[in-house]
Amino acid sequence: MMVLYSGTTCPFSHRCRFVLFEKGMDFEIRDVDLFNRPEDISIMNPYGQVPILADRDLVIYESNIINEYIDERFPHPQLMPVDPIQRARVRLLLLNFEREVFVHVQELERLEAKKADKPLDKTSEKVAEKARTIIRDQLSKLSPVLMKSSYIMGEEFSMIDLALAPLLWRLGHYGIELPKTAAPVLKYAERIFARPAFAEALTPSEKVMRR
Ligand SMILES: N[C@@H](CCC(=O)N[C@@H](CS)C(=O)NCC(=O)O)C(=O)O
Repeated sequence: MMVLYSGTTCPFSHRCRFVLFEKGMDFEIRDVDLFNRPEDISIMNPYGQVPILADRDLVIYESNIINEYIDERFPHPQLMPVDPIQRARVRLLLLNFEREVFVHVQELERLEAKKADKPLDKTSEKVAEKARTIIRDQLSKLSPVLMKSSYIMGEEFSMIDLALAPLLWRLGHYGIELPKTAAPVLKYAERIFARPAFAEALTPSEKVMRR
């Protein structure tokens, strides 16, 4: 059985939990306490991060890599497009989002962990504010696309939507408010949150991030 090592508030682990529930197969989720990281995490992932997926002899990390593997192992419902051209486009978009949006999400997560020890100093507060502004602006740019179609790639829910969902869920939690012009993005988020697998994948700590 596949085992996912997951952080209970980690947006990247959230992506993989979401995929597992979309597929509706057998799996086990092991919660990892990042403040008291078990030794085997750094053995399985040299970067010491979650999520990590173990499937018999295979151990992989990086949420998007894990998700593509699960999608190939369990093709229904298919989350990557069948057409190679569209697949390439999805992969490129995933990379763009990692570089332009999720690096800033990671920064906010790092600062959040730091805040658990002591209040943030002014420099860290500035870094957090900059990260929030970039995320807000990048997400707002999706409005024109989402005015025309239900999901980023058209009418079909895909891996891109799935990768963005944990961030959309955390906007309030991160203190990010989208402008009124980004209403299509918020409607799109509600469409994703309405998926049964999305609700099933939420941990108790994630459920209370948004009311
Ligand atoms: N690019 C990675 C990011 C994973 C990540 O940043 N995980 C965080 C938790 S949300 C982590 O394990 N942090 C502990 C650390 O970096 O030491 C992915 O997509 O899987």
